[in-house]
Amino acid sequence: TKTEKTLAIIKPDGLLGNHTDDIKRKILENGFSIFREKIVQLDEATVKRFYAEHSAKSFFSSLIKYMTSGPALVMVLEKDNAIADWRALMGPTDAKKAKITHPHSIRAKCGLDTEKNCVHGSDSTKSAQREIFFFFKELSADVIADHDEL
Ligand code: YYY
Ligand code: MG
Repeated sequence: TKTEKTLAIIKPDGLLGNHTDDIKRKILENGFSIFREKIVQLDEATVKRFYAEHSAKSFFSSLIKYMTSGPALVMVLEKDNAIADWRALMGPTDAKKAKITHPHSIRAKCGLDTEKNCVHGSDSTKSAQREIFFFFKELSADVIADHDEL
């Protein structure tokens, strides 16, 4: 099929700050469908595994605190070109910069800074597949990769 799936997260500040309805409206207006969603309370070990690529960074322990500070909404979004289109809709990592360069992006609207940036999106096909399976173990590899099921 032509569709593609990506993993999106509304991070704890987004969920607690009542940004969920606005973000979901934006998701649907932009042609995505929400294929799966669930609320999770992340713990330290889970965030460490999810963000393993950043484990050596100076901001890692602060990122873990932020991501475990409250419940998060994890979603699988589906659409043609979902991975790149969701990254574009989110805007750049630094929400402060986003407010200047991408004022209509989600991070510009509901993020605060480089850390508290409200949303996550997979950055490649490979990470989308890993991240979708990370949170939705019940989905088969064929469904995640959008191969037609027999
Ligand atoms: O993919 P994206 O979320 O836009 O940024 P990454 O560079 O992958 O960083 C992941 C995550 O780490 C970011 O969303 C917030 C946090 N972070 C941070 O706290 N401080 C930084 N200087 C860079 C990233
Ligand atoms: Mg990233």
